[in-house]
Amino acid sequence: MSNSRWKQRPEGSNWGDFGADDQIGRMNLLTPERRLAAIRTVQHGQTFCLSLPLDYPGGNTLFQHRKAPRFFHERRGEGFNFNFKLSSVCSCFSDVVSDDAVMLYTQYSTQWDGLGHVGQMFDADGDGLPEKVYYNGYRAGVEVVGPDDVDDDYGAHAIGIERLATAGVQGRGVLVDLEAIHHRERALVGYDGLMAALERQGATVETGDFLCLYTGFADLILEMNKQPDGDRLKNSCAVLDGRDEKLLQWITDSGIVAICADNFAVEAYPAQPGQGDHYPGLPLHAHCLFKLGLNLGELWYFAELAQWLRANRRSTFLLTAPPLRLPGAVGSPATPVATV
Ligand code: UVW
Repeated sequence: MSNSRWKQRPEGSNWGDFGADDQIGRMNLLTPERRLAAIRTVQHGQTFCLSLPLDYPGGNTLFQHRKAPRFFHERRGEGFNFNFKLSSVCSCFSDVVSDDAVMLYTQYSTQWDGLGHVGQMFDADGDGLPEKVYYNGYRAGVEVVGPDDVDDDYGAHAIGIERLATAGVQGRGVLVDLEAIHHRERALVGYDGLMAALERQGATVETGDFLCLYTGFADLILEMNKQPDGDRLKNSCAVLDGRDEKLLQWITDSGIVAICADNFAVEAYPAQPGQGDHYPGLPLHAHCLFKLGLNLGELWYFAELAQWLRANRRSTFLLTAPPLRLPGAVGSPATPVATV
């Protein structure tokens, strides 16, 4: 199997399976039938907001390269286009108007990782030399271009987050309540741990589902009131073990379309060392984003939904979670909604 962008695909990947030029990966498995099945889980019409306020975690101790949102305001006349009296346009107008501009790091808070977020050094063209490649063979410097490649017009011109935005991100969420098992203890959860948690809840996962992981991490962030204690956070709550091959194989086989967690990276970061001289530092990201085209949601907020599901002995809900339709972005804030 090969296509115009690659001669060989990574072992265990699905490149080409959804079409030579596919840009949404596993979201292809979210069919109208699966959405209807998700809608049938709704019994009460009650909703839960699954986003943190986007100015959390606060500061940048969690990850120094991501900063809190900053607002800017355009000048207008003598002042700014904020609390602006429209009477300066026409003395007959009584309106007062305000506009925003914001510097928003797309992965600072509750977010989707797009397929352009993590690629790998991989020899896709079979010349014996690895190159920077993303899902389905899209290349750094060709489709995914940054300030090192060109002077302007950079961004993910393929596999950008806008592709996810138009994919209809609405389906069945299955919440795995890891907080009920591990509380806020640091726990590395592999295949066995995940299966045990699902069994404890009597929950099953089907093709087209969004696997949602409640660990308590976002609750801890909220409690820290925008003064996050990085050391405590790094040693708290459950994370997936991205080095567990059995877990990675289950993700492939399960048919899930995304994994959405309330923690920083879904998986342990940094992960345990891998095998050999070269290996992914983010093995679950490599498996999901790069090999399968499976989006990851991070820093989601599940506390109230989890309480409700516990009280009602349920694990499933209707999830509606589009990212921003922001062409070229490799990630996006999200305001996911759960309906039960
Ligand atoms: C990193 O990029 C480290 O993590 P994430 O995908 O979790 O935001």
